[in-house]
Amino acid sequence: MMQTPDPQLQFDLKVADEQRIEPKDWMPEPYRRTLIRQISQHAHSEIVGMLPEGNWITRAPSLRRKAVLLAKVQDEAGHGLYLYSAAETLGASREQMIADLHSGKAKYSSIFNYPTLSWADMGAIGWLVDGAAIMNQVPLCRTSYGPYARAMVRICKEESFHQRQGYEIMMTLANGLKEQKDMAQDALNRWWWPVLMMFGPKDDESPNTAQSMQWKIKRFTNDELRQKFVDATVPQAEYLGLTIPDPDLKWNEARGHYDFGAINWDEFWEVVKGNGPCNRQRLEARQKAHAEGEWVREAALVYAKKREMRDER
Ligand code: BYC
Repeated sequence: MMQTPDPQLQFDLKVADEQRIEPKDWMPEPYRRTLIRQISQHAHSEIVGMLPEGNWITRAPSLRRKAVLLAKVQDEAGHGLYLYSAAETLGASREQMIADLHSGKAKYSSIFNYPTLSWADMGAIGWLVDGAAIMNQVPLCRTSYGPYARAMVRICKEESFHQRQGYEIMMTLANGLKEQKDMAQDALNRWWWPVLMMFGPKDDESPNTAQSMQWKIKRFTNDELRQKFVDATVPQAEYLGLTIPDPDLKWNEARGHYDFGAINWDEFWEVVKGNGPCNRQRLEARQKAHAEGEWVREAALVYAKKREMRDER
């Protein structure tokens, strides 16, 4: 008699062998739930992440800067859509995911709850926030779930353009008038610590890391990625002639890494709980956009129905 293969064993072997898990493959329920959680939060972050930069499209200092910023913000909408689609392959419904975002139930990245106060923030976001995003997302191109891994390939290509455009803004400001250099320094001062928080809680306080590493959803821990980011970014700040706002930042010869100061985790958790400087404003903007887009969704459904009827004839 043929033995039915044990699905859990098949799954474990596939993951161990670096093969991708595909939508129709058997998978443990907690694996599916973890992916839906991470991918939907990631999608929400892209969509909410359009808001702080969208704030500066009408005030970009030149036509070139405006066109580039507009393209970047549009890319983020695209990233959100690929990611919602990837989560849908796991059985999540788009309506439910969006309803959870709008009700405040779903999380999205803490970083997008900080305000963008000056043009230099467009530079700092591109350089630091997109830089952190790349550090976190390049390894996700090798994540164990196929549709997520494939979506990340294109997203990462676009993120690296985003990072370059941010660094170029910082270079222009840092090499400009004293007022411009001061603006760039002020943006670095305000974004540095929230960017380090983006990587998530310390490993010993991160409930999901160990299991996600075992499933090869995550390829590096939060602290590993944060350290890689600091090591890569310090020389970039030096090149700009800007100072990272951390008196404890120091090269540690023995470790071969930079040591850095303590992160304010109380601030992080307050922002995650919904009490950051802009949480309420961000959710209101999303709810308003969704309500105002109702007629577009309705029209698209009617059009799809019409086409279906025409094709049936
Ligand atoms: N903000 O056990 P942990 C972008 C939550 S998009 C808010 O370590 P995990 C970009 C976490 O969800 C940036 N919440 O979790 C877009 C968990 O809560 P739940 C987003 C956070 O999942 C536009 C709890 O804390 N990137 O880059 O193993 C323009 C415990 O954490 C945060 C992604 O989403 C946070 N920062 O690791 C520019 C990448 N950190 O869910 C840029 C994909 C943690 O248990 N996601 N929490 O209630 C990941 O890599 C992982 O989900 C994380 C967290 C590293 C973020």
